[in-house]
Amino acid sequence: MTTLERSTPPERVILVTVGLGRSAGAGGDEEMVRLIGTAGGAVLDTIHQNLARPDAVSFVGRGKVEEITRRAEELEATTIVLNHNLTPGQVTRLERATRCKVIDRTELILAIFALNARTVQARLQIELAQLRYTLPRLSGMWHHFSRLGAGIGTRGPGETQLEVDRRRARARISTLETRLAALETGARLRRSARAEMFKVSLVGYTNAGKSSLLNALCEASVPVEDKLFATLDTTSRRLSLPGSGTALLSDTVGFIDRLPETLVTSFQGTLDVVREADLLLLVADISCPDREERLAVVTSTLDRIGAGGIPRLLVWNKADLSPRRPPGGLSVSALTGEGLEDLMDAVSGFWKKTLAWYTVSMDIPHGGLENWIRRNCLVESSVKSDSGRTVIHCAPLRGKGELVSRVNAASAELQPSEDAG
Ligand SMILES: Nc1nc2c(ncn2[C@@H]2O[C@H](COP(=O)(O)OP(=O)(O)OP(=O)(O)O)[C@@H](O)[C@H]2O)c(=O)[nH]1
Ligand SMILES: [Mg+2]
Repeated sequence: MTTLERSTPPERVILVTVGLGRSAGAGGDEEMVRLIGTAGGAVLDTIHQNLARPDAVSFVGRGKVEEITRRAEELEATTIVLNHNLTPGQVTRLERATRCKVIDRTELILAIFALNARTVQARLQIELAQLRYTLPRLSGMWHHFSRLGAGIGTRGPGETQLEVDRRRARARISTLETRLAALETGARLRRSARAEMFKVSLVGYTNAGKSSLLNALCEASVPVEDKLFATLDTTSRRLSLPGSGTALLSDTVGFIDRLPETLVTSFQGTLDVVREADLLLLVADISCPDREERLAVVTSTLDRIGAGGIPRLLVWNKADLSPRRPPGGLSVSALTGEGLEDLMDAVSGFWKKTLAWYTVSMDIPHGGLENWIRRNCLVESSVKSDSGRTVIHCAPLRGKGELVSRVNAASAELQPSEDAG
C-alpha cells in the first residue's frame, strides 16, 4: 500500500457470515477478517446466520437485515461484507435497507487484487476480471455508480470503468483482451526459448510461502509479505540442482477457497506457468490449523485451471513454526533453510526419472563427443577403463536425435539404459 492509503482510516465494516449447510470453508471467518483487513477495512462486528438456502430477496433473512441495520447504526459502520456472492438485486436491496455499501466475496477479493497489482499484465488482468464480473450486473448496479470516494471496491484499475455503460464496458473488455493476448504471445515466445528446460512451478494457498521458497532456493528477491495475494504475477529463476544441471523454477499467484471464476478466466496468462510445468511443488503451511482443507482447495483449484494431471510434490513449509511432521511430503522452512537440500534432491530425482537414459561406449577417447555430452546431457557417471575404453551413463536434455547422430559420427556405441540414473 502507498503511504496515502495507509494514512486513510480503515473502512468501518460489519462482516455478515452465512452458513449454508457446509462447513465454514478452508479459511472460515478468520480468513474473511484477514481479507477485509488486506482490502483496507476494519471489522467492527460479525453477525452470523445459518440458512438452508439464501433468501432470494436479500440473501439473509428479513429479521437479520433489521439486526444488521441496527448494528450498523450503533457502530457507525459504512460497509457490509458478506462471505458469499450475491445477485445484483440482493446487493441493491441490502444497500437500501442498511444504508451501507454492500460488498460480496468476489468483489472483496477483486478489490485486493486491484490494490496489489503491480505489473502491466496484472493490472490489465484485474481490470478485465472486474469488468467481467460487473458487466452482467450493470443494470442492477446503480448503487456502484453512487459509490464515490475511496474504499473497498472503489479503488484500482477498474474504478473508472465502473462508471461507463455496458457498451463502453464491452468495448473496454475487448481492448483489454487484445492487449493481454499480445502480452501473452510475447511471454509464450520467451517461454519457448526455454522450452527444453525442466520446468518446476510453486503452487499453493495464498501466504503459504511460495515466494519465500523461490527466494531461498534461487537466491532471488521476489517481494515477500505477510499478507494475502502479495504475488499476482509470475517470476521464473534458474534453479541449480546439485549434480543434475539447471531447472527453471517459477512462482506465481496464490489460491484461495472459492477463487472467483472471473479471476480464473482473466488470469489465464499468469496461470499458464502452472499449466506448462513438468512438476508442481505444492506448497502448504504446516503451522496452519486448516492445512488439510487448504490442501484440498489447492488440489481442486488445480483441476479447475486444467493443471490437475501434472505430477506434484507436497512441500510442508514453515517447519520452524511447528514440530509436526505429517506423513507424505517433505518438511522445509524457507526461513531457516531446513529441508531445502532434501527438496532439491527430490526435484532432481524426479527429473532424472522423466528422462530417457543411455550408455555411450567409446573404444578410443573422443574429446568432441565427450564435451558435447557434458554440455547437452545429464551425466550420471563417466568411467574410463585401463584399456582406454570410456563408458558414459547419460540422458540427453533435448531428445535423443542429436546424441544418436553424434555417437554415430564418432563411431561410438549407444545402448538404451533401463536405469533412470
Ligand atoms: N516462520 C516462517 N515464515 C515463513 C516461511 N516462509 C514464508 N514465511 C512467511 O510467510 C509469509 C508469506 O510468505 P510469502 O512467501 O509471501 O507467501 P506466498 O505463498 O508467496 O503468498 P502470496 O504471494 O500472497 O500467495 C511472509 O510473512 C513470510 O515471511 C517459513 O518457512 N517460516
Ligand atoms: Mg507470493
